[in-house]
Amino acid sequence: MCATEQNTTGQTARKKRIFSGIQPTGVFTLGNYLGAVKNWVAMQEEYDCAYSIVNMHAITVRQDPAKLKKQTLDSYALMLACGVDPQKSIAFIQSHVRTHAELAWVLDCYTQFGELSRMTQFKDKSAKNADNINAGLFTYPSLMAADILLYQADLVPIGEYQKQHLELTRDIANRFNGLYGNVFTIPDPLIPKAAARVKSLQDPAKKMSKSDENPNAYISILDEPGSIIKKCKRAVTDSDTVVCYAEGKDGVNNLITIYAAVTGKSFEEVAREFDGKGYGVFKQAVGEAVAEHLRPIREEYARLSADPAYLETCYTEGARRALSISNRTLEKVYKKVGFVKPCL
Ligand code: AQP
Repeated sequence: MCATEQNTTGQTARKKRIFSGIQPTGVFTLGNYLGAVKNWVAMQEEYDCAYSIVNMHAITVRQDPAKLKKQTLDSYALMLACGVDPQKSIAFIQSHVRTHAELAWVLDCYTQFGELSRMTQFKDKSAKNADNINAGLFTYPSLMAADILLYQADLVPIGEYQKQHLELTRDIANRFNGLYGNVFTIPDPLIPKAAARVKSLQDPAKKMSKSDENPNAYISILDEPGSIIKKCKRAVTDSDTVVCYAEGKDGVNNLITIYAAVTGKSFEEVAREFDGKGYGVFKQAVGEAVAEHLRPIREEYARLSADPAYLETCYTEGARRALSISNRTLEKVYKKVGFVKPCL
């Protein structure tokens, strides 16, 4: 099921494969969209992409089952509403494809305790969930490695926040290949040129997160225009009044980053546009531009979520395609480690 394209000599070449995922821990934020999903959409033309709603990762933090179920289906619809095309890309829900859990177990046995202990996300999440520091929270990087390696992904789009995970995936894959021959493609990082790093509107030292307890800290991509504008107006800035991107102006820098990302303007153009206008006018403009940018997604989401049968067809077909590719890798791995194949 590899997408192919003609190269300059007329031969058919395999497109590079990409894997990426997003957790169904809430409605995607503007950060998830500008930092990840918007680029997934753009990459569909050039690459052979597999995109997953990674619900198995989400349960490393305690989730309400009914809410997780709803959020998983909503996230799938949102991914499509953002422009992921289930005809072009493999768009699936992680728990539908059993190979993820199966390979993760094998990789757990090829990952060192020390490596997992150094993961900053484990340290952050265990600090936040001190009453539930479960083994899954500790070993989730092996599941993440399985997600990527199962598809023999050549590239993984990463932001600043996932460099460490991809490094570990590469280390695990190299270790396995070193023992058993070339089983896994070693994935390279793909740092999209246009990926914005969006910070919390209330604490610009932190990233914008969909599970932030304070809803004023994030813009969800389904927020109504009025709410988006209100959140931008309340965004923490500083006591200065000049709209420019500069050190020590984290709050304003964040709003400039957002405005530039949704309008396509450069930081200098943004500074010129708001020269002498003050923060009030600027924040209003940011809110309006974001609301307008997200409008087509809100509309498409409303249309898709009214058609659950269509969504079911898409994620079922996505799971079928994902299983077909990933099972080839899993079978190779099982053979290499010495598991007996049954005649089922
Ligand atoms: N603030 C952000 N700016 C840019 N990119 C971001 N991403 C997340 N937040 C920002 C990117 O979104 C993709 C999917 O992320 P995820 O849902 O799998 O996990 P996350 O990074 O932990 O995102 P959240 O929103 O912060 O979720 P919770 O609150 O559940 O932990 C990734 O590519 C990520 O880089």
